[in-house]
Amino acid sequence: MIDQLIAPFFPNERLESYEILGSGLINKTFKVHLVGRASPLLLQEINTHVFPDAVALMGNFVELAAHLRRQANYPLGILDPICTLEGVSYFKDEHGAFWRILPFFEGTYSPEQLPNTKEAFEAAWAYGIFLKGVAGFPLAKLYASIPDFHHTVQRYKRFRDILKADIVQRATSAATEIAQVFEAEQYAIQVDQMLKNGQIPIRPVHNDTKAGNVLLSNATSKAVAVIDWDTVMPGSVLSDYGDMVRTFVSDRYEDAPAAELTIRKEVWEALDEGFLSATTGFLTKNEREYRDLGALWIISEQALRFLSDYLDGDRYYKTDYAEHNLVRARNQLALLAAVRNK
Ligand code: GN1
Ligand code: MG
Repeated sequence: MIDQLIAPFFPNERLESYEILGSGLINKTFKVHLVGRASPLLLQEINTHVFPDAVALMGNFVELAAHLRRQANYPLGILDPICTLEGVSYFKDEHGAFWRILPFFEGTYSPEQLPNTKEAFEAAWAYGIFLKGVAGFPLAKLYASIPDFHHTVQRYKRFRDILKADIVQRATSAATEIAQVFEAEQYAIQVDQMLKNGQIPIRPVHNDTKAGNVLLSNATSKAVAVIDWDTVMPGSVLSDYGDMVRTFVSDRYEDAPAAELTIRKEVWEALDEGFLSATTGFLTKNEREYRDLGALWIISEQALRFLSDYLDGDRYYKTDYAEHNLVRARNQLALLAAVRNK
């Protein structure tokens, strides 16, 4: 089956081997080796439940890659999509599934499980460099792959509907978490107002800056590439900063049970150093000053998203057991409390 997906992109080459990759909650990913080719490639099925217009999504990749290529001094790897013989950056298989091939960065790892201070510095620096790199990309040309992705006020509205419907009858057992999620609604409202009145600018941002979406060198831990461009859309730097805090500073991964947890302050400091050094003279005063609000906002949004999915019957995130999304939501709420008490 994998060889049939390679053929449209590499009609004259043969598959040697492949392996399943990654911990992404959305797309299916394979590392593939072709006979006689030194570097492997990344083959990925695009989740069209999450990204309904795969063609427009890949249009973003092509344009963003070209935009970064034009900058002679962009220091990180670029996700140039491989094109088929017909010159398109995706392949639609006979089941209607969309596939793409992206470069694979050998000799790298992603510090997904709790980056140390050096890794936090490097990853945050890389996200800052990426933000600067895409800053000049015309907003009007950027397809919104998931409209209102970080429109948290909208997500709360949907949450209220889910709660009312309570289709899997889990609301009673999650009463504590539901109350905590509502308590955090203030952050979403505050950010929403600041975006509306222009206090925080809308720009092209990554929108999924978790520790797992940056690649570091195995040998040096230096940043090699920012990956997962699926959600590069108009948005706010506060969310990119917030998602870094969310995934870098906790004492445990987002899946781990936690009624309480502590934050690793030295990792947060390294994150700040890396991010601020990459973005000197680029961020506005408000973007810098309100970055902690970004953390409170995105951590509470993620708690809201996990809890919404739990109450909605686990339709969005991959889950391994019945309470998985509830455990994740609790973890994020514990993180929120720890960040709030910083
Ligand atoms: C998803 O695709 P992946 O696994 O990198 C999600 C993020 C969440 C994250 C939580 C498109 O990221 O927004 O923060 O899970 N991506 C999408 O682990 O919904
Ligand atoms: Mg993603």
